[in-house]
Amino acid sequence: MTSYSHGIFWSVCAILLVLTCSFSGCTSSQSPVTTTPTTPAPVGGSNAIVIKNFAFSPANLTTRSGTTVTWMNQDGAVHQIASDSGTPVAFTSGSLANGASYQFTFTQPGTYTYICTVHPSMKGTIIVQS
Ligand SMILES: [Cu+2]
Repeated sequence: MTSYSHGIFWSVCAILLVLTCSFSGCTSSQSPVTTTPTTPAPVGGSNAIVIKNFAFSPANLTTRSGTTVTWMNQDGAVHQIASDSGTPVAFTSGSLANGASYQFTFTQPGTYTYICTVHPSMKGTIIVQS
């Protein structure tokens, strides 16, 4: 078969395919509607930790993977959250003034200990379950 007749062959095939398609109705509205969501539902919810009186409340939080944790500074002092070395994923907030908040989404199970870098005696732990 020459390359010329080869090209004709595939052109005819393409035309037949289009004709078959239009006769069988696959371009009509009868095709099923895909309902699969593009993004899965979040596994966890959200949890809030309040920073008040130079302490994290709650200091120990157990949550599930996929959960977003929000820290809210209700102290007049500036605080800054930083994970200890050795946590599954590191996280660090910026300086949190009064009324500021910081969010981090935990997607890796494990134990996360963290401190306030301004006041290292402030400690907290988040346990993320799979
Ligand atoms: Cu602090």
